[in-house]
Parts: sequence; structure tokens; C-alpha cells
Amino acid sequence: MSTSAKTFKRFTVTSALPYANGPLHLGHLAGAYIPADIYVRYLRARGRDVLFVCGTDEHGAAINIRARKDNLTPQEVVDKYYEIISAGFKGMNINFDVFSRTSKKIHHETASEFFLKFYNEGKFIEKSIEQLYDPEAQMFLADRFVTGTCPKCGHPSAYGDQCEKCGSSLSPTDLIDPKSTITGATPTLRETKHWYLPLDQYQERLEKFILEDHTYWKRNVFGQCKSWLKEGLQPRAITRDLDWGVKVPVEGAEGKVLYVWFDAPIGYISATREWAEEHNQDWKKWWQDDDTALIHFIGKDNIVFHCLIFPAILMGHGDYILPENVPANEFLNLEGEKLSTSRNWAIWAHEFIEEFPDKVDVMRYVLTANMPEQKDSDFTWKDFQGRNKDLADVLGNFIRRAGVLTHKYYEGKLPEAKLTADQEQILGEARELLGEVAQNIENFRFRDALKAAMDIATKGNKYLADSEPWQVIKTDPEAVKGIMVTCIQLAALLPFAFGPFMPETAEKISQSLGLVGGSWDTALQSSLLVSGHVIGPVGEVLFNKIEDSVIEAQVEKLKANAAGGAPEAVKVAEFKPETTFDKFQEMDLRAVTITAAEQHPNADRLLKLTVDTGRDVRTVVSGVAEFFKPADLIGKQALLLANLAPRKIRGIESQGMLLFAEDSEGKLTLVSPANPVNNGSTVA
Ligand code: B3M
Ligand code: ZN
Repeated sequence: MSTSAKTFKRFTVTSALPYANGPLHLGHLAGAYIPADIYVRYLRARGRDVLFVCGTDEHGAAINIRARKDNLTPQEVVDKYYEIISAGFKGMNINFDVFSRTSKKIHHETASEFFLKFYNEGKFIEKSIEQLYDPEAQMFLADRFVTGTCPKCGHPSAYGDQCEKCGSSLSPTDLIDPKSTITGATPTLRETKHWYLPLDQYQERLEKFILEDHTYWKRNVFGQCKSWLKEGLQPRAITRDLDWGVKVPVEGAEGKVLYVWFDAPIGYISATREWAEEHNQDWKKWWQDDDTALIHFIGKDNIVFHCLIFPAILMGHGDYILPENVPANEFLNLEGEKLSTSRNWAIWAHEFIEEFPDKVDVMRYVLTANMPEQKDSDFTWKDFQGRNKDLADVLGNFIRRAGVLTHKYYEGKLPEAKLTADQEQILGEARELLGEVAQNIENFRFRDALKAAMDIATKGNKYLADSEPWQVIKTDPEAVKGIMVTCIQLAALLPFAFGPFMPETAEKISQSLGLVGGSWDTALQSSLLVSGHVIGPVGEVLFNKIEDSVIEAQVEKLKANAAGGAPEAVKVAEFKPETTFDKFQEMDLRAVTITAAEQHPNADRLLKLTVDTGRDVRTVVSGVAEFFKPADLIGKQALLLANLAPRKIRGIESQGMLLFAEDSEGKLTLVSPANPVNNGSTVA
């Protein structure tokens, strides 16, 4: 058995909050979003009370890292990806009740309240520790700012908080041969203070919660939990030295924020509060009532956080229910290789929707048929094409033929007919299959559920083909009535069976059958349509063919993206007219160190820099704010044209000019001596 025996009054369903540092790809969709959406659509169709919650995870080092790479501020990064990610979900028909953001005020408040409650009740440990520090970037290296070899499995590029290969949760100091992801430098150790959640104190309660009370969780999830519990849980730091995130709301914590994995799951609660405020509802019943089932849909790399750490936080708080189930999926590969954002080996949701606007349901079907439920699975474009053909040949063909013939023989009006025992049996079996769809979805077995749905269509299609009404009509028109009624009644089960998986298709089938309303309960037990019912018009073809060339082009595109695309010819600026050595000699070029940098108060484009020339300290104004954050320049050596006449730039006198190299796209890079030199060294 894989669900609890308890019946719940309502369901709070969450999907992992995607990091707002990149677009959605198929792996995300297959892992945590499509299954959740199927589950929610199903529960709703059965009349259950459901709240479907998600939002973007906008904190954590992953956001800072993306900001550095793209030369954006963290805020710009999350704003950009919030839009792209939301559009991706909408396009894939994944409909949350609320899609919030952890940068919202309500979330900062909710997360701070949690922290303060623990803090005031003395439920954290306060510890000063030695932490990895990047001497070049002059900052502590939390989590994803460090990579190194995983001490558990030997994976060479594990992150400071986690190994993505074996799923182990790590501390930066656990890594073998650590490197800063910012500068590549080998980190040194420095002391800093942090707050810890003493997970060890929750060990017993978590053991009971999982190993005794939730033995019905999915095998992959239960197994991971069991092995962590067996290793013994350790206190875990829930603060970080970073400037981006939820500020630690106590004195003496300047420059510190909550660890993203402390605040992110609380984001589910904040999002619920946001929704409740907007809809004038009570949020608490979704989180604090024992009759509510809390279900977290996630990918396997998030298991420890949702099954152990977040439940410990909820236990420690005391007012909250614990997750009823955490149906985590494994990973989806792409064309036989690991999906990778950094290698651009991915199919992006927003691009897919644009290129295949009429294949969204087919993609939902393929990702479900191939869902990485128990082990990693593989998406290939060939399989996508093949399954589209299956859908066309079976489901599309059946609906179309049944509709066309009913219009032809009876002008679309369902005739009166006494069904034979065989026909009753076929309908009975189809209803049983619909029951299997339900059972499997309730038990988070989405592949089996979809297979049962498809079996209904296959049964109908085969029955229609085998009974050949187009022949029988010539000799026994009375018998054709029973055949067509059987087909149409069977077809009427399909919108129920496919609704959770392929909502647009289910809607189209309903329309072509003239099916309005009708409940699952009726569908499971008796006929949905009465004789005399008028079916709808024969609709469009449900599944258009996908040509080989389309598939080949997609595979090519993948490969080209991964290879970084064809290199473009680089435009190089023309040389300037000839000059003289004397003129060059007139210029006093010096090596200097930038000791301070700040935004110019009167101009967005300008930075106000302070440089040490070895002889004096000067102010230089540079139009480089678009390319550098002040912190990027501090501590760097540079070259200064020292005898350029001083001039006022937007109210500040600039005493010289710093040299930057400019590429063909106008992007600037600081020109620095290759090795450190004394300030004031001359250049010739
Ligand atoms: N943002 C990690 C991820 O996308 C994380 C999930 C948070 S759920 C509270 O894998
Ligand atoms: Zn590992």
C-alpha cells in the first residue's frame, strides 16, 4: 500500500520552488511539475478541496553566481527568470493556485518569524566556526561558491552543500580539494559565527515519522531517508555570510542571511498566505489542520530537505502538520546524456511551447509515459515522434472514426440499442481501467495510470476495427446501433481518463462527444450518455503527424547549442592613423591599485573609483557601471593615464583615466598588470 488509510478533507500540494536563475527544462517538468499537475487535476475532478502552491526560489548562492556570470544584479536575475519560468508553466498548462516569489515581503516576514520563534525559544545552537574564505574575492564561500570532490562518491564537481551525483548533503569543508567557483582560488579558513538547527535532536522523532508511520512512501524516497537516518543526523547551519537573501533578524548578524534551504520550504507557507490574503481565505487550515494532507512533489536531489530538514523545522515550530507524502522523482536524461544547463544540453520549456504550440499535450503525455518514477529515464525526440504517432493511431483515430460514423449513420444522434453481453463486458472492462487510472494516480504511479488510460482507447479502437460497422451496415443495420453505442459510451470515458494528463485533448474529446458535466463516479459505474444524445461536430485532427525533418532539426539544434553554436566572425576595430614615439612618451602611464569603488551619486553609468598611485591617492570617474559592480573592482591593479588634465564629470573631479580593453561588442575588461607590481610602476 502506498497511501495512508486516513481520508483527508483537503490537500495542500506543493511543487519544488524552481531557482530563478535559469529557465525551465524538460527535466524540471517531468520531475516535480507535471506529476503534481496531474495529481491536482485528478483530485479536483473528484471534487476534492485542493490548494496547488508554487513560486520561485530567489535566494541562495545560485542566484549570485548567475548574476556574476550574466553581469546582472541578483534582483535583475530573479526578475528576468520569474517571468520566463511563469510563462513556461502557463504554456505547459501547469496551473498553480498561486505562483509566488521568495523575494516578496510576505515571505521575508514568514521566514523571519520562523527564525525568531526558534531563536527566542533557544532551539538553535550558536557556533563560531572556521569557514572557507576566498582570499581573492574577499568573501566567505557558502554552498555553491565552492566545488570539489565529493567525499562520499568521488564525484569531482560536487557543490559545497550537496553532491548532485549521489545526493549526499555536504558542508563546504567536507569537499576534497575545494576551489572557489568565483575566482578558482583555493580557499583558506576563517572564523565566522552561525546558527545551527540541531537536527540530531530530531533524529528520534524523524525516525518514528518516516520509518514507522510512513513506510508507504515511494521506495526511492524511503530508501534515501533510511540511509540518512542510519548515518545519524548532524546539526546544520541555517545562516550564511552572504548579502542576498532573508536577513538574519537579530542583532550581531550583520552581513548574514538565512540559508536558502531554511527559507525556501517556508516559501510554500508564505505563498499560501499570499493566496489567502488575496482571496480572503484562512491560510492556516492548509498548514495546521490534521485533516489536511500535505504533499510535496520534488526531484530526488531535494529529498533530504523535504523529508528530514523541513519536517524537523515544522516539528520544532510545533503548530504545523507534517508532509503526508513526498513523491520524489529521479532524473530525466536527454538523448542518452545527463541534462545540463551549463552545457546547454536541454530542451527549454519556453522554446518548446513556441515551436510546438499544438504539441503541449503530447509533451505532457511523453513525459508522463516516460516519467523517471523509480529510476532515471531518457527523453529522445524519436520517442516523442513515435508516441505522437501512437496517440494519432489509437486515440485520435478512434475518436474521429466513432464520431464520423455516428454522424453518417444517425446524424449524430445516439440510437436506442440493447447491448449484447460482449458489448456490456467491453464497457465493464473499460470502466475497470478507468478505476485503475484513479487508483494509480492516488498512489503516485503516473506511468501506470497513463497506461491504463491509453488501454481504454486501445480497447475502443480495436473493438471498432474488429466489428467493422461499415461492413455490417450492409447486412444488419440493427446490429450497428449496438456497435456505435458501445463505441461512443466507451469514448465518453476518455475525457475522464485523459483529463489529468492531457487537459486540452480531453476538452476536445468532450466537445466532439457533446459531453457536458458528468462525474467520475458515474463514469466508473454506468453509462454517461443516454439514447437520443446528440454528439458534437467532428472536430479537428487531434494529433498531427510530426515529420522526420522536424525531429532531425531538433536533434541538430540540441547538438549545435551544446557545441556553443557556430562561432561568429569577430569584428576587430580598424587601426588608428600613425603617431610618434614622442607623443607616446608624453603619456604618463602608471600601475595603480583600486582601493575603493562606489556608484557615482549623479549618474547610473558612472563609478567613482579611488586609486593608490604610490605617490598619492586619487579619484577617477569611469563610465563602466554597466560592466562592473563596485565590488568587482576593489583590490584590483589597473593602469592609469596619470597626467591627463583633471576634469569634472557630473560634479566629481576625475584625476586621470583608467585603461579598459573594449571588445567588438563594446564589452569592457579592466587592463591589469599580469603580475602584482608596486603602485606607481611606470609603463612603456
Ligand atoms: N530551488 C532546488 C531546486 O530547484 C530548490 C527547490 C526549493 S523547494 C523549497 O532543485
Ligand atoms: Zn557524491
